[in-house]
Amino acid sequence: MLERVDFRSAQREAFRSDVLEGLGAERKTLPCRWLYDDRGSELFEEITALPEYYPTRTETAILQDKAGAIAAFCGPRAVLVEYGAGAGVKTEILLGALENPALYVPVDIAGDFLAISAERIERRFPYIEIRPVVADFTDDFDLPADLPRLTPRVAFFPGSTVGNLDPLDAIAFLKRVRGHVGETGKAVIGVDLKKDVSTLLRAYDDAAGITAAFNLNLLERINTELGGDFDMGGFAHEARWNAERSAVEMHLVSRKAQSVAIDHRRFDFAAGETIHTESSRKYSHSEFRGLAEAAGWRVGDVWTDADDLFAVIGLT
Ligand code: AVI
Repeated sequence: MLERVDFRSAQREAFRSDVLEGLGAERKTLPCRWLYDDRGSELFEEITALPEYYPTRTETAILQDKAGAIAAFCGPRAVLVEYGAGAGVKTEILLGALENPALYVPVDIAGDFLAISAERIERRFPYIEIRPVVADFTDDFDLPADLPRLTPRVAFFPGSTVGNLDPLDAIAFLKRVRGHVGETGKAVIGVDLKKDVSTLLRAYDDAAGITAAFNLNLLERINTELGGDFDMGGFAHEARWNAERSAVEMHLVSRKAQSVAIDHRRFDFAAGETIHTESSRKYSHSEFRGLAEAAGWRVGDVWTDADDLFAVIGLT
């Protein structure tokens, strides 16, 4: 219980310092991890079911259609380490296809969420041992020293979350994963591919306004948790294609010149000035191969949909 309170207050402090630093910068920006409070996570769940948001259903269909091949790539008796627990149905597809998995190790920073998803997996696969690990996978951390070593370890990172990391952070992450699974280990990673800009922009600015609500919720969160006084009508959601970075960016655009107070500090906004809240990088096959190789991996197998929208990539 005490641990949970400590965790919450440490998170609140980290949020405060990121907000004060990000809004104080010349180009205002906020790290995308703060989009996921309870409301943000609910809205993200809604996004994954939107007709415009193709990644979730496309990746799920690839996992379903290619389950046998992916399981063969992973091999028997695998220790499956999932970075960011709770990909729900995708995890279930992979665990259900694996031959005699030795262990499932979900890693997530949110202990409560981790416990709930571990229970769900336990009910569905009572014969698979589960060892949840509470850790921030975007930072250095060690897997428990007593995990079985004689069976192959397979890292699972679905959802194209790798695209939310800057390329250098993505390389650092993939190196860390290599360290966790060892030289004989493998990885199965979901990667969103480059495609026409209009499809991308629709996916990040849907007609029902769910992605807009998801983005704007960050300002509500600052108001509620940090005592900010953002005027919610004063900002609008915008999805932009940044060709140089090959990324869809989410921004919150100030509709007018205004000033916002947070924690006894004031932040001035010019009309049209934005807060950059997320980048979602889209890779070509060869760009992702380059990224993986820079982190010490080799691309083994690649599974895609018929339109090459999304790739599930097996690394060795
Ligand atoms: C979690 N992540 C992979 C999503 C993405 O597509 O970059 C987050 C998201 N942002 C807006 N819509 C979805």
